[in-house]
Amino acid sequence: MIKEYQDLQHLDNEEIDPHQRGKDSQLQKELRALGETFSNFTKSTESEVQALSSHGSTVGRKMSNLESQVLKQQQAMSEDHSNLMLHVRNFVSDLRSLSCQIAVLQGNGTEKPCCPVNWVEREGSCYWFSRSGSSWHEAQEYCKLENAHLVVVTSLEEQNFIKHHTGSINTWMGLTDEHGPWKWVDGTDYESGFKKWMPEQPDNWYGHGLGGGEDCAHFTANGDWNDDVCLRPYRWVCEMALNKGS
Ligand code: MBG
Ligand code: CA
Repeated sequence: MIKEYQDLQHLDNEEIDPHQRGKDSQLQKELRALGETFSNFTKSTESEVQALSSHGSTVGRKMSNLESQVLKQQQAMSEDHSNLMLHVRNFVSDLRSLSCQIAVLQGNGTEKPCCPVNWVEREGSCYWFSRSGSSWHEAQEYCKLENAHLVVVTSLEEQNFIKHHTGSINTWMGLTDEHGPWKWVDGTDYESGFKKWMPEQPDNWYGHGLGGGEDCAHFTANGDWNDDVCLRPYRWVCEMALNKGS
């Protein structure tokens, strides 16, 4: 286009008849107008492209904003969902326990097919974990009133289960040697049974100065056993058998 225009300019200087000259200048005018129109068009196109691109980046910003909002909401919803599922599961287990309790109350009451409310069921036993402290004897009396006894530990699995529920707090178990040899409260044989004493324990230590030695066994902070003064106010665990007359 530019080259043709120059060629036409060049024609200006040549000997052409006036009629031809008039036609040329008309052509030049039209060309100039075309050029102007084109440049206006280019300018307006440029500004439109600019407007579009700035609009585009605004849209992009909004999109990524929306994206992060959606992500956040998804995360919150998934947290809510797992929370809700936890409640539903607890609710189902409470309901099962309650309907079992009702069945027990309606029947003649010699069978115990489910654990009482607030007791934890495991492997044919129900466990109750105190949240306050008592002497070993008071703790054992408490359990007896619930048709239970202080917990008797017969395996590493049971030991770990108890540790899981008690955490790292001193907790009494149903093991004492106050009448001579070590004895479990339910008559389980001590000598042949499971044991998990701390190193150097039991030591029947007299150094506490409270009078006497140490005759009652408890779970220590790491779960391993120690013999201690029976009067110490430790937490305790009661255990009762399932499916047996009470
Ligand atoms: C403590 C026991 C205590 C006694 C003492 C002996 C650091 O543990 O609790 O019963 O055995 O050790 O030093
Ligand atoms: Ca000890």
